[in-house]
Amino acid sequence: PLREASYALYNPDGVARSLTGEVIKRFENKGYKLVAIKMLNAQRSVLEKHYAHLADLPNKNIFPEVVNHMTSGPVVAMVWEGRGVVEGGRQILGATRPWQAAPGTIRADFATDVGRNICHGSDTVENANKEIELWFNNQIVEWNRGKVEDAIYE
Ligand code: YYY
Ligand code: MG
Repeated sequence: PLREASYALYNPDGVARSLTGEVIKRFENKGYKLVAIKMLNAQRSVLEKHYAHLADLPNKNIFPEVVNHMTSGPVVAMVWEGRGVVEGGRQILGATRPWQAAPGTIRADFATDVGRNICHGSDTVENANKEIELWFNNQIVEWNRGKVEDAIYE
């Protein structure tokens, strides 16, 4: 029942503001298991695939703006596993627009502008799997937390 998701931290917001640990801490506290993590300067070609859905928006400026922003500095990409992690991860992040995000979420607590909303989170399991292939070539770490699993899952 353990699902997978991929998360990439933004620059300059998430990484530049040293909020990487804040995001990781919240996912760890929830009980999700980290199975891949890396810092990288994202390739434009990878970002254009990752954000392809933004090219369909009526405002044609958003797609290039997001891709430009995401190449302006390093990002941190992560893969987390856990029951319901895609939906639960998006709850931790909050709504896309920080002014609509619920208090207590990353985007409500740390962001004001939609284009500086700290962190990406996969929106479906299908997209998560595509993103894990795109960002990690499906290279995730298989490891066992032992009895901790029984303390998290009934
Ligand atoms: O999945 P999520 O990140 O919550 O939103 P998406 O609709 O997938 O858009 C990806 C990313 O693009 C969003 O987190 C910020 C940016 N963006 C923007 O800057 N302005 C918009 N009007 C829409 C999206
Ligand atoms: Mg999205």
